[in-house]
Amino acid sequence: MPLTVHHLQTSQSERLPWLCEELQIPYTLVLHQRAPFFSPQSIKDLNPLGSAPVIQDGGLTLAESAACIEYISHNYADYLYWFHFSNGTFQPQISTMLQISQLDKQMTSPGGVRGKERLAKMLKLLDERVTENTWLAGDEFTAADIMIIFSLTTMRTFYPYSLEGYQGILGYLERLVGREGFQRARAKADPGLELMIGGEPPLSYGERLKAAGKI
Ligand SMILES: N[C@@H](CCC(=O)N[C@@H](CS)C(=O)NCC(=O)O)C(=O)O
Repeated sequence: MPLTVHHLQTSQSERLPWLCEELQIPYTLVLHQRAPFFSPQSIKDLNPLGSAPVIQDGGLTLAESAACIEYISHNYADYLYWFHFSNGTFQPQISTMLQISQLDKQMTSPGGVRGKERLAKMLKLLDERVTENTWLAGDEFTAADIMIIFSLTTMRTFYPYSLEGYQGILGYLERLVGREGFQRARAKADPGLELMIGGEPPLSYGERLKAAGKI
């Protein structure tokens, strides 16, 4: 059964149909009229405080527009998956490889070999995703894109891995750093830092320190 959105017309519950349209999720919209200023009984039957919006999903009835927006966003599977993949799987994988490489520089130990295979698998998945979609969650830029960029760029100075052959990812990185918001943030936060969006592994952090005469 699809999500039901109860909208009190001329009210802040207008946020909910817009969110559903933007996310292109199926939903049933139920319109309620003010009677004449406050909510009609049909809303009060759903929410004792009588405020709108109210959403229903299966057995759940939920009020408070921010709670409704959070609930819907969290059930938007593509966004949720890629947001969590970025920091729950991809970044830990590279961090683990960084640790392994401290002991096994050539990454030829069983852990190193397995790590390289897993990273390649993840990069392939990601490459396919951003070849088929402009942004990680689909057509719209989301926090999932903000979450992943560190692991694909700056993290590579700590564990310098290659992105050669991953044309989808390289194009995606160009799109990311082309965003005005990214450029403003970078100019304020890390103005001297290389973008690290090329296929070749960037200089390691140690090499950067040496080049700068700091070690
Ligand atoms: N914090 C609540 C406020 C909701 C709210 O006050 N909605 C107003 C419409 S703008 C409402 O339902 N008014 C009718 C009433 O309280 O009877 C939310 O974000 O959902």
